[in-house]
Amino acid sequence: MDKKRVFSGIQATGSLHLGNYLGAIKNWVKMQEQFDNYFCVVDLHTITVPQDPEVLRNNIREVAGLLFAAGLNEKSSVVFIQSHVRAHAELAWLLNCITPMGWLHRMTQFKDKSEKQKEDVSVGLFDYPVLQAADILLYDTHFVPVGEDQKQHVELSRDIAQRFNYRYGDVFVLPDAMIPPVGGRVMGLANPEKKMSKSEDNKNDAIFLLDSPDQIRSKLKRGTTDSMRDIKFDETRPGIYNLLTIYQLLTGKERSEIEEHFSGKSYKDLKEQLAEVVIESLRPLQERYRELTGEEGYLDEMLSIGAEKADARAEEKLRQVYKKIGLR
Ligand code: ATP
Ligand code: LTN
Repeated sequence: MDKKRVFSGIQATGSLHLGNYLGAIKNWVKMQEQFDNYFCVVDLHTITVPQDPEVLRNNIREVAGLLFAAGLNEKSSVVFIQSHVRAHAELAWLLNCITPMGWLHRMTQFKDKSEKQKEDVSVGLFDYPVLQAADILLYDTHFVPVGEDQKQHVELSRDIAQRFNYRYGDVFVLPDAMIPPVGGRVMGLANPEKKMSKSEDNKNDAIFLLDSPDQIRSKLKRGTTDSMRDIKFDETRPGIYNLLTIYQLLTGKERSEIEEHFSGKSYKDLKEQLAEVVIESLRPLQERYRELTGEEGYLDEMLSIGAEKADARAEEKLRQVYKKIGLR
C-alpha cells in the first residue's frame, strides 16, 4: 500500500528551540518511516520580515543541519530549501488569484506579527499563508505535522484547495493538520503565558537546541514558577505545568509516575533534574550537528539531492495547475 504523504516547513529565523523540537521536529523524525515525507526550510517565508543577508544565509544552513542532526535522513525524507524549488513561489501567485483577502484578514498570526512591526509590514507577511498553502498543496500532502499555532494556516490551505478544486476541477489533495496531543504548545520559560518563541526578546525564554549545558541550567533556574509548593500537572499553574510537560515529553514517563517522583521535592529539585534531562536529550543531536557541519560539502550534497526530488514532483503538479487555469 502506498504511504500517505507528509509535508512540513520550518522558518530560518535564528536558532531552533525546544518548542520547535517537541512540537514539530521530534515527531517528524519519529514518523518518518511510516510516511512519504517532505520537510522544507521555508526561507521565502523567513524574508516576510526584514533579514540581514549574511545572517539569513547562515541561519538557513543551521536549520537544515539541525534537521539532519535531529534524525531526518535522506532515504526516508526529502529535506530541502524552499527557494531552491521555484514552483513554490509560482504556485503561490496562482493561488493568490483565487484567495479572498477576507480569509487572510482573519489570520491571527498576521495580526500578532503585524502589530509588533507596525509601520513596515510587508505585503509578503500578509500573503504568508498563501505561500504556505502552495508549499503544502504542491506535494499532494495528506498530513501536516505542526505545533498548535499553525492549525489555522493548515485549515486555510485546505479551504484554498477546496476552492480551487471547485472552480477548476480536482487537482489538490485536501490536507489535515497533525498536532501532537502533548507538546503542541511549549510555553516560554520566562513567560509561561506565551508560547516559547524564536522571536521573543527575552533570550532566557527559550532553550535553543545548540545551548551549552550551563546555558540550559541557567535558563531553567531562572524560569518563572509560582508561590505554591507541590509539584503537580495543574494547568492553572502555567510555569510548573510547562516544566513538567517538557519533562514528560523528554522522558516518556506517565504523568502519575512523574508526580510521584517529585512528591515532597522542591521546585529547585525539579529545575535541576529537568536541566539534566534536557542536556542529555540534546547531547546526541548536538554531537551529530557538529559532525555533519564539520564534514566539508555534506550538507550541500544532502540539500541538492532533496531539491532535485522535490523539484520533480512540484513541477509536475504546477503543470497540472497551469493547464486547469487555462494558461498553458
Ligand atoms: P517562533 O518560534 O519564532 O514563533 P514560528 O512558530 O513562527 O517560530 P517556525 O519556527 O518555523 O515558526 O515553526 C516551526 C514549527 O515549530 C511549527 O510547526 C510550529 O508550529 C512549531 N512551534 C513553534 N513554536 C512552538 C512551541 N512553542 N511549541 C510547540 N510547537 C512550536
Ligand atoms: N508557517 C509555518 C512554517 C511553514 C509551514 C509550511 C508549516 C511554512 N510552510 C507548510 C507546515 C507546512 C510556521 O511554522 N511558522
